[in-house]
Amino acid sequence: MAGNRTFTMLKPDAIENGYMGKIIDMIIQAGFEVKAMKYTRLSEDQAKEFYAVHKERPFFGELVEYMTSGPIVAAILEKDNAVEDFRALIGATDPAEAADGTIRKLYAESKGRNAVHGSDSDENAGIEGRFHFNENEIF
Ligand code: 3AN
Repeated sequence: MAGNRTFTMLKPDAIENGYMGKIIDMIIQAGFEVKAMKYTRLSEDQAKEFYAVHKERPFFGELVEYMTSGPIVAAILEKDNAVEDFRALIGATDPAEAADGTIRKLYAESKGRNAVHGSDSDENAGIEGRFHFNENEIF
């Protein structure tokens, strides 16, 4: 059965470009309930750990540098079928391929600076949420 929680980060480009409020509003209007939210900045160690699955990829260094370059918003979101519905809301990794009306189509700069992260499975949603939040920060 599909889970009802996902994890997201609004990435440094989204914050830098002034889209934080617009993106959070789109998420809420799409029916997601905020269970936890934090405005923060990743350390180099945190970014390397969060993206450890990509450590052999050629863009890993660039990804870590970018994700630590400025503040982010981390959040746990709740909705039926959360992981799949959230990935539909954000659109394809590359904004050039993202469907009209999706967050990445509207607000992302490029495949690397793509405005927002969304968990790719229920298992990763749990791992990523626990990476950023303690039990007492989740409502
Ligand atoms: P998604 O975030 O849509 O699940 P993944 O898991 O393929 O996409 O990639 C994780 C992150 O790595 C992406 N959000 C993006 O920021 C970065 N990334 C992926 N492909 C590239 C690339 N070719 N160049 C730079 N960064 C990339």
